[in-house]
Amino acid sequence: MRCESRALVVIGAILCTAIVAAAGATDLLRAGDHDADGRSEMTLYHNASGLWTSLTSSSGFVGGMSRSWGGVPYAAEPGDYDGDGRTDLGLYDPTTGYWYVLLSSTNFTTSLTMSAGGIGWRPVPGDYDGDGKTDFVVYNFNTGQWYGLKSSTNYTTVLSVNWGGSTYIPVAADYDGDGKTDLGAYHVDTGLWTVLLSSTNYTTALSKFCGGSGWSPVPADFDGDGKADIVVYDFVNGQWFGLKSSGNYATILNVMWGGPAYLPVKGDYDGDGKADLATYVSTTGMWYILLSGSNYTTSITRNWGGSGYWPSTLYP
Ligand SMILES: [Ca+2]
Ligand SMILES: [Ca+2]
Ligand SMILES: [Ca+2]
Ligand SMILES: [Ca+2]
Repeated sequence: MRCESRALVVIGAILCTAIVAAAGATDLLRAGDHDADGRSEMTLYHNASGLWTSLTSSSGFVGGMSRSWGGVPYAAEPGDYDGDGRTDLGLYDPTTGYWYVLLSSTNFTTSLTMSAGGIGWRPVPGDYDGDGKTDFVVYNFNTGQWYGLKSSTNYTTVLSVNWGGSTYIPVAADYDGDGKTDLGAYHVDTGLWTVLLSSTNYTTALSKFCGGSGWSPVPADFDGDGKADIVVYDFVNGQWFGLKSSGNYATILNVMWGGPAYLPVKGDYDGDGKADLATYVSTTGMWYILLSGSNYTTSITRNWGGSGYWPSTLYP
């Protein structure tokens, strides 16, 4: 749909194809595709200075792109808030609940400001109403309340649902594949994933056990069927383990990639529609990305970042 309208006003078939790839994106690409080529960048945010700096997929991960937006106390919350297929530089102030988004659609000359959250709330941006634009959503880690402002009504209607609680981590992703972010909650002690589904207007839930103590949730679509899979990462052994949606959660993902000090990072770096196994070591600034497109037989290694720089798309 967006492809058609863009193609009319922009410049035809080649750009249209590129935008299809981006517009078909899930929250994974909305948050990490700064050059709009359908692949994630290696993007870092430096909290002390507010510098965003990307090693771009369109350059084969050899060329950089940087912009200043933020600083202390803002957290990076990238997304495609204007729906143009290119990642916007979103910030969240955890002390006030204000969001400030520098927009790609105006070539980063204008920003959008919204209020949702504050102390006790954790940002969980995503496309909850399925219009292709990231919504301003927060999760209360004391009460399990989800609250947010929907882009489809120009932020005049709210999402307000209670799901989870103090012993749960929000694992927002599209588990039923309807193009809308679902309300996922992961119980840290037991490894219970319980996901309230958008496709039934939050009346039914998907529940699976995967993980538990020592495991960290890494929700994303690893098998490329359009539905997020139930996957966890072990910081000690570097094991990625989980249940694939394409096999009705009966087939397993099980790959060793990482270890202590290797942080798991969201992204589809080869653009095959499947999340890759990306890790970042903050002390050295090394990225190690095992690619789904080669069935995890090839990887990309780069030095980009270092102390004080954190990937803008850390899981969960
Ligand atoms: Ca939206
Ligand atoms: Ca959904
Ligand atoms: Ca999947
Ligand atoms: Ca991939």
